[in-house]
Amino acid sequence: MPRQTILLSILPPTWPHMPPLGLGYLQAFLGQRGINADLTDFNHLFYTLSDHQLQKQWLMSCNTFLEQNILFLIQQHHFKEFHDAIDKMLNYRIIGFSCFKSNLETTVRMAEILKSKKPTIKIVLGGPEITRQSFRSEGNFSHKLLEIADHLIVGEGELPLYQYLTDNNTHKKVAVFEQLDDLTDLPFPRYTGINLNAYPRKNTIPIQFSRGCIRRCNFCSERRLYKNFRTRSVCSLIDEIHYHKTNNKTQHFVFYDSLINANLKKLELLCDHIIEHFGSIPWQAQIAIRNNMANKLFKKMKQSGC
Ligand code: B12
Ligand code: SF4
Repeated sequence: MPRQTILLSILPPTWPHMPPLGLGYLQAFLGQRGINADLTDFNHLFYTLSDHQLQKQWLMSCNTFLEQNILFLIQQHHFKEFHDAIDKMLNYRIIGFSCFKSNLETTVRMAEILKSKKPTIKIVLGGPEITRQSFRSEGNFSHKLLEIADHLIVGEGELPLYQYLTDNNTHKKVAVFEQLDDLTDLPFPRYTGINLNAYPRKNTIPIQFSRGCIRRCNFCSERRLYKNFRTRSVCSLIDEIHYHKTNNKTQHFVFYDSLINANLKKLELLCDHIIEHFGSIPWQAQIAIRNNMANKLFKKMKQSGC
């Protein structure tokens, strides 16, 4: 595989305050296997270029008007940067876009622009919106998506993206929940090429202990993101915290797990290790209400910096 053949990116509008964790993982996973993936956060780039009024709009959830018009607004107000971004993307053979509901429209339009300028470019789409679209249509994607994407990845991205890049085009058009058996050896994101200090939330990074959920609550869509529940190793998490504290002066860690207390024993182990290695570091996470959580664990969480 020639170097730097893939660009991983995310387009506006999505949450711009911290680096894109999903793409960070994909970059790290490919890097571990000798594939050099560049990472560019166009969502954050165009957010920082925007004026205060537009930035306010950006942070509003489910802002349909913005979702439909952001590309036009960027083109209008930042003509040069918009075309520079397109030129940059056209340098690559393959582009992988991270899709959320909020940026699907922009992503499809950008893919159309890129293909019109360079018909040989390959577009790979992944992310939670591709998973949602797959459930929504019971596996049959819309014509538009099938037409514009060379490969669609439902669920976890590491394994299927690697397979797509290495199997000499013998893959199917859609990969569905081809996930890792366990996350023990999953390399953590280092965000190579990204200036972490440029993000609005200073000295803070997203981090992930587990993927999936142990429950299957009917009203919740988290249960559909992964086939089952898995955790990373506590040692790897400690290495990650240490790495970012040392190299990026990171002070705050925000867990992007569906819930941090799915496995109580492992959560306790994590707290113990944080206390042992760092004393206390500020961290936050989503948590489920459980009636079997001991006071002792809550105290350890607090002591470790929760
Ligand atoms: C942390 C979080 C937030 C944070 C930060 C959001 C952010 N965008 O960074 C906050 C609290 C701000 C937030 C807000 C909202 N969120 Co939120 N959030 C999450 C959460 C818990 C973690 C996201 C994450 O980084 N996960 C970890 C990474 C590793 O996973 P990932 O990004 O999905 O990437 C993996 C795969 O998807 C895939 N992949 C991703 N990109 C690509 C690209 C390619 C090319 C490939 C091949 C694969 C691939 O591979 C990756 C690694 O395996 C998820 C649920 C979850 N458990 O993931 C919901 C989730 C992303 N949020 C969701 C929603 C709906 C919202 C809100 C709209 C809620 C609301 N009504 O206000 C807002 C929108 C805010 C905004 N403007 O973007 C939905 C998105 C659904 C969708 N179809 O887009 C999710 C999936 C929850 C759900 N159960 O449906 N959220
Ligand atoms: S994330 Fe919470 S609400 Fe959703 S399935 Fe898991 S336990 Fe239920």
